Amino acid sequence: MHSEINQQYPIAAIATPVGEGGIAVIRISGKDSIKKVNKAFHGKDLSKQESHTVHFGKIVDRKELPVDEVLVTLFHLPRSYTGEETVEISCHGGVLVTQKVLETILELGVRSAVAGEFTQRAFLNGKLDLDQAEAVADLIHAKSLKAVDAAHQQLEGRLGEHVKKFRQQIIDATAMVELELDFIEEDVEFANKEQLQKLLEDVDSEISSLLETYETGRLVKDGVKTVLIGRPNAGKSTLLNTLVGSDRAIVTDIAGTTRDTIDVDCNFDGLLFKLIDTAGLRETEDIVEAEGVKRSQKAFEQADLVIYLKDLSHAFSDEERTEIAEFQKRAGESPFILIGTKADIEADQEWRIEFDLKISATEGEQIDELKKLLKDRALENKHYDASSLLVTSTRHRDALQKAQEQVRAALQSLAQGMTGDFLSIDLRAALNELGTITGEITNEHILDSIFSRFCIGK
Ligand SMILES: Nc1nc2c(ncn2[C@@H]2O[C@H](COP(=O)(O)OP(=O)(O)O)[C@@H](O)[C@H]2O)c(=O)[nH]1
Ligand SMILES: [Mg+2]
Repeated sequence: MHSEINQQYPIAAIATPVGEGGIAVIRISGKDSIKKVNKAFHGKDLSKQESHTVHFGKIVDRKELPVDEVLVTLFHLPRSYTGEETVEISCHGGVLVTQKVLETILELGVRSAVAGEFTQRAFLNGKLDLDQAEAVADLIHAKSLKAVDAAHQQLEGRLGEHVKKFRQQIIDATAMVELELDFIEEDVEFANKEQLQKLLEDVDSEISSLLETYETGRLVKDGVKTVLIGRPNAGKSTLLNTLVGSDRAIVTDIAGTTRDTIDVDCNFDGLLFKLIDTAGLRETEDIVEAEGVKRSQKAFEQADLVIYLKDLSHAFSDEERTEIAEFQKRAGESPFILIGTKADIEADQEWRIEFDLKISATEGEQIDELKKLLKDRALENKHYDASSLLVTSTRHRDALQKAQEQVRAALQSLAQGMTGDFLSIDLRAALNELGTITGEITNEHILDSIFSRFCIGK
């Protein structure tokens, strides 16, 4: 028996999506799972089989009537996802037959799992750190290949490694401080004040480096909020439809056609873009349009990337030139891209402005180049490749920031010649913050909010 695994009451759930498919998998985990499934299984005696073996047979109901032909995979503790004894039943993938197999299992003294309960048990049994458990959810919810990469890095424990290293450094620092405390009556100075300072400064700067990845991490995980702005009839909705490859937005040559913001998810080369078609940003008397304009303003303010579209079939007005400069200024830190549209009917004109690209959405000209440009600009100044470790969650970012504040407070106390007991308080607070990332320090509230994001069966 493995004393470190505390096997809980057995739970079961359908682990595959509900719908018609080749097979569906039902997962059972907990105390005596194998013995329980064995009661409804016609085939070999499952209780006598090795771990990690697969067995063909039938699941039968209480009247011994066959429910389905299945393959049963056995996992003895602790060599399973949850660490507990686990059985996976692969049955036929129909909605009703899967449901019937699950119901049969639930009649054997097994209860339905709640969302994320398998992963929660894996965490409680030390199979995964909390940040790794979160990565499992990120992986499942990932909407782009880059988001998958980022989740994999975290699932492999790379964030956890960094955090554990910081913790160790701070524990070392605490030890130095508390050693000094023992000699407080004898009025001993920090024998190694410089060493302590150096150690804390290193932690401080390493936390900073990790925090710097958050901006990229957020874009990779949540997608790049990209707004299309420009005058009515500039071709915003047409471009959105071309990029998405379907007629999502209504296109007419009547100005003011788009009255609400429309947003769609789009994947270019592994990166997710949330494209937002705006209703224009002009003043208007029309109430519906005015509401649309309000929403457009908001989208503009929250954008990670701004695309201004200028209709090349019309000459510039002075007003429009000023407007572009103004938008560029208001975009602030977000990259601003100036695109000329309707290049197929471009007016003969000296533009006296640098377009990033001239496209034709209706003719499909320069659209691939545009996609590439969007990706380059979204990740510009961001050192990124598939093996980068990125902080992608606000929970992790907040904990790192708080830990860093405590480390800085300790550094300040040190500089001011405060006694060790002051430093010790700050350092212990930093340790606590870091511990919440990997789950060494946790509470029910954190766990509930994390595991409720999961699907049932994971
Ligand atoms: N020739 C040409 N016409 C275009 C192009 N893009 C859009 N249009 C036309 O311009 C008009 C306004 O387009 P729309 O996408 O509704 O503009 P929006 O108001 O900025 O959303 C429509 O009649 C489109 O068919 C283009 O690349 N070439
Ligand atoms: Mg439109």
